[in-house]
Amino acid sequence: AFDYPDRLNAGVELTDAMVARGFGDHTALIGNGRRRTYKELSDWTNRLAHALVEDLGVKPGNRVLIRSANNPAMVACWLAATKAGAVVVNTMPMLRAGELAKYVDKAGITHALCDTRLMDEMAICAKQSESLRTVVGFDGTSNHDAELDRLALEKSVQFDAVETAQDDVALIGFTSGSTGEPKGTMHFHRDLLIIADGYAREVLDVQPEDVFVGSPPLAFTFGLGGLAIFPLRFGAAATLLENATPPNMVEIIEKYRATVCFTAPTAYRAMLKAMDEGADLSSLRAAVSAGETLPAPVYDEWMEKTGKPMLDGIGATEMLHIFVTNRFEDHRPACTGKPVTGYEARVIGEDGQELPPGEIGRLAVRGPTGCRYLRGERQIEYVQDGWNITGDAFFMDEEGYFHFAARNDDMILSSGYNIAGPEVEAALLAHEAVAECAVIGVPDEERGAIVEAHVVLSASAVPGPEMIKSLQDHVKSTIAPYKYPRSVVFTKALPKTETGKIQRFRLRSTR
Ligand code: 3SK
Repeated sequence: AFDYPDRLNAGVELTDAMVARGFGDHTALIGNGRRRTYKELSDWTNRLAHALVEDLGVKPGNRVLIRSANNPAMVACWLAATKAGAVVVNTMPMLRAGELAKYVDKAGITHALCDTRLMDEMAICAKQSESLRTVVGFDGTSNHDAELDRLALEKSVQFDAVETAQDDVALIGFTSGSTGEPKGTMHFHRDLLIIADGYAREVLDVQPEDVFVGSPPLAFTFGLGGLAIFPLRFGAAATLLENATPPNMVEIIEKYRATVCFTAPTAYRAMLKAMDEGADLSSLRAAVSAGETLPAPVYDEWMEKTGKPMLDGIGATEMLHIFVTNRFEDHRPACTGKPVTGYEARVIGEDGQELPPGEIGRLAVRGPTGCRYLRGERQIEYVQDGWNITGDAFFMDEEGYFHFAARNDDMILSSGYNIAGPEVEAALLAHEAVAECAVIGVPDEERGAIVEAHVVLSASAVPGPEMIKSLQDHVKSTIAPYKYPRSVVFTKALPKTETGKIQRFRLRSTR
């Protein structure tokens, strides 16, 4: 279904080719107090690519790490390295030296491009690494006042990009991992375009007038797609603002008249909390939710307060982006929708065989963008006959819609009942005193395991036995009573990854 020429460079397609298609004067990136057109982005990335090749010695196939928060300079570095034929590893700004070292070792990183504000940990990591020979700073604040910016400044705005093959590796995405151990997955130049020409075109129908906002890091492929690839593929504008955290996001949507928002359910929940009566979301036409399952109460509250379509989807770093999704004409609570065209999804049992509708099993997916683990890590166990076996438990209904049940690790077997932790979480979230919660199973002599809820209360709520009873009664009256949390722990914050995923395994490990 996707027909690309043999020689294809995704960096070129998202910049120079857009200028050639007449988008030169359109706004491409908004951030650091300025707007950049496609022509400016094309020139900027070409200059940077010259510096990478001529001054830093980047060769096609070299693995280049980028360390930055979301800002236009990070996008420019990624596109420039891609034009130079490098394989890019984007990383989160909050990683410490020890964590960076895992990425460097696993991917064989030779060059690192680092926002100068984040240089300390990068330098510690570089000292310990054997493969990493060049670390260079860039200015993420757009003053162009760092080494890489200075090198680029004097270069030509014409660059003969490396004529990569469409199936040359362009990107290694690392899963943040529910275990804490990052796993790399490889993506081709063509994959970077397929997610736009597939999901973004089919489901979001992206237009040049669109303005994208969101909070997922560009280091997470959910963010790279939603905040860079999708807008750039269609001549639209991407806001890349370092303050795009949930409490500010409503204001950002208002200020930039944003049309498409990409973020995770926890962020939508925080946006709803921060949204006052007069909030003006009239520009918005899609709120894409992924990265975690979307609890029905969040969907319901969003729809009630904003009336704007909230499209839940599931993706994976392994598959690059969203592969099962709701659609404008068909979206509903507690449902992840149907496969994106070109992808197949099915629910399988322990024996690998497809399960009948209604039965919970593991979600498996097959499609054009994955799944290729770095160095064959996990390939044999988790990819069978092209099907990527995900870590999520789902069921498919009679009509072919997929419904999330739990992360495989989040199914709780208690007194012979199979209880999906997220279902209990959704029930708890509908209680007015609950700001956030995570449900885990904890060992119990009598029942094998019991349901335990870790709850962050909203500011005015008071923890204590009465609150526990109120929460338990609420769950019993919302879903089957046997699912209620027998243990409730109040906490100030839940452990989360930088992409906002709740780390339930951390709660389990403290038991
Ligand atoms: O749902 C996810 O977790 C995801 C992961 C990677 C890329 C895209 C998405 C939505």
